[in-house]
Amino acid sequence: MEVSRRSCVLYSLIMVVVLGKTGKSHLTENFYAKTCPMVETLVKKEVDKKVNQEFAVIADTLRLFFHDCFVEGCDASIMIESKKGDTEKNASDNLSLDDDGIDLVIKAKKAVESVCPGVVSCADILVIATRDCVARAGGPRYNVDLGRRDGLISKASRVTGNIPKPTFSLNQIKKTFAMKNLSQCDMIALSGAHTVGVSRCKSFANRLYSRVDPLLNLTYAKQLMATCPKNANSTITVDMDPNTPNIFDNVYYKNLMAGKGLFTSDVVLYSDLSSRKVVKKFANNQDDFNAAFISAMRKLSRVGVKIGNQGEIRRDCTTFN
Ligand code: HEM
Ligand SMILES: *[C@@H]1O[C@H](CO)[C@@H](O)[C@H](O)[C@H]1NC(C)=O
Ligand SMILES: *[C@@H]1O[C@H](CO)[C@@H](O)[C@H](O)[C@H]1NC(C)=O
Ligand SMILES: *[C@@H]1O[C@H](CO)[C@@H](O)[C@H](O)[C@H]1NC(C)=O
Ligand SMILES: *[C@@H]1O[C@H](CO)[C@@H](O)[C@H](O)[C@H]1NC(C)=O
Ligand SMILES: CC(=O)N[C@H]1CO[C@H](CO)[C@@H](O)[C@@H]1O
Repeated sequence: MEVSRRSCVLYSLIMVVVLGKTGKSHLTENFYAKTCPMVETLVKKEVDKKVNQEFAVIADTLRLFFHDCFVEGCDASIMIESKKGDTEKNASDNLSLDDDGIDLVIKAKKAVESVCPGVVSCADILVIATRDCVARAGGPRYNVDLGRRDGLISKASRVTGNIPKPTFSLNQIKKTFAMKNLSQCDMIALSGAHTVGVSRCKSFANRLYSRVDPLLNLTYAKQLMATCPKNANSTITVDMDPNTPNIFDNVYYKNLMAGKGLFTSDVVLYSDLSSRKVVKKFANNQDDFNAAFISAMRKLSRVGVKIGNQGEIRRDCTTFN
């Protein structure tokens, strides 16, 4: 038991060292050192501007990044638009992805193009912007690997089966993450992203009506029902972390232990004994969570990346060249 708890963080550290050293995916932190040395500064400036206007962009960008990486890999395929409305972003699993995150990347791309045109991918800009958003909400800072190229495929029909659903069991969630070579530990750490942002009522209504999920704290369940009547309008949203909704911290895990996980997919991390220990560890120690989150985000950001002469450097993030 003690071993499995330790190995979660130990494994994370080893992954950072091994992948960092060998550069297995051929992404590097200084990829644009010669071609666009200002890229991270330029993106951060746009993030700061946008966050000051619209704080919700933080959570929106973080979720956008997750959905991008889980379908076709981290290649900005989620940003593609078509007249037919049949691209990734239009899939029903993207339900409620707002346009703030996409708008942020478009603006950052514009700023970058005006200094170093045709050099930096939209995929890399999304990775940098996500990192900066997490930091702006008080989350851990980390370096990002760069050199991804933008993808050439974006189809709503290819989203199905990749994005986990809020009604999933632990095994079902584990499977969707394992498909991307992410461990249970990575999955638990990444779920901590639900420490910021909001949800539509529809995503957790299954736990309130017909019968109140016995795993829900009754006080919390009553609050949720007061905000979300049966068949609630999709304009109503609920903070996913009822305690510190605007701070990127480990309170998400404390909430899980108090019966205040919003989705079935959150709650199972604590109710299932095989993942409970890690939840407790993250709830009790912010540093352990931060370390595991950084490691998992770096792994997530390498999923299915296009490098070398694969893909392209999109001129406009919302259309193929
Ligand atoms: C473990 C499986 C996961 C499931 C089932 C899941 C599901 C969901 C659902 C249903 C919503 C609310 C959508 C709505 O009704 O408005 C949501 C929101 C969100 N998710 Fe997840 N998610 C998962 C993992 C992740 C991961 C790995 C990340 C990022 C690393 C993430 C980041 C977010 C964020 C930041 C929001 C809030 C978005 C906003 O406020 O605009 N989620 N997620
Ligand atoms: C696809 O998504 C875009 C915006 O994100 C929206 O404007 C458009 O109406 C959607 N198309 C369909 C067919 O749902
Ligand atoms: C997972 O790892 C295997 C073996 O290293 C690799 O072939 C595969 O492409 C990886 N999958 C993803 C989604 O990165
Ligand atoms: C949801 O609420 C908005 C704003 O109050 C309203 O304009 C819209 O018609 C409502 N939609 C439904 C389906 O009730
Ligand atoms: C349920 O929530 C209430 C109010 O936030 C809290 O005082 C109580 O300790 C929680 N109950 C359990 C079993 O965690
Ligand atoms: C950002 C985005 O395009 N979101 C879309 C996700 O899918 C739903 C349902 O198909 C669309 O209504 C959203 O516009």
